[in-house]
Order: sequence, then C-alpha cells, then structure tokens
Amino acid sequence: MSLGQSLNGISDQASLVLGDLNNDSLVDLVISGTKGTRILDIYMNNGSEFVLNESMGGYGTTKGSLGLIDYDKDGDLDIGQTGLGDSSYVSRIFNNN
Ligand SMILES: [Ca+2]
Ligand SMILES: [Ca+2]
Repeated sequence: MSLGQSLNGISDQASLVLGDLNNDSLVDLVISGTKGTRILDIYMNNGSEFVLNESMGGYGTTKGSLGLIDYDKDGDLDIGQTGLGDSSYVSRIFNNN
C-alpha cells in the first residue's frame, strides 16, 4: 500500500466517511473536525483525486461521527453527523440536494 493523496489535516477527534454522494460511481469523502474553526468539508472524487467541493464552516463537530444514508429515499446519500458543536453536543442530518 502507498499514499495516494494527502488532504488538509484536521484535528480534535475528527471523523471521516466515504460514500458516493453524486451517484457517479466514484466514492466521495466527508470530513468533520477542526482546522482553526470547526469544519465540515465535502470532497468529490474526480477519478484521480478528491477535490474540495464544499466547506461548511461552523458545522464541524469533534468527538463525534459521520454516517451516510439515503434517509429520504430520493436516490442520494445524505449526511448524518453527531458530536460536539461550538457550544453543545449536536446531531444533524444534511440533505443532499
Ligand atoms: Ca461520487
Ligand atoms: Ca437522500
């Protein structure tokens, strides 16, 4: 095994989940944690590398986890998140539109 790609590092018991968010058969990447401020970053896989597609500042959590499920059965994976937000523990669902 060898290193394929190094992405921006985040810390504070961060979490990561992989899944095909845009149904192009390429697995995408979601990371939650802190990088100065709390972040939730979504990387899309273009076939050769993961490219930052959306950075949702303020929605990052620490000491938590991420999951992907198509909870509304529209064919797109949605993001579930739980953990410590800015001031309290939170659980959220982000709709993949
Ligand atoms: Ca994809
Ligand atoms: Ca969905």
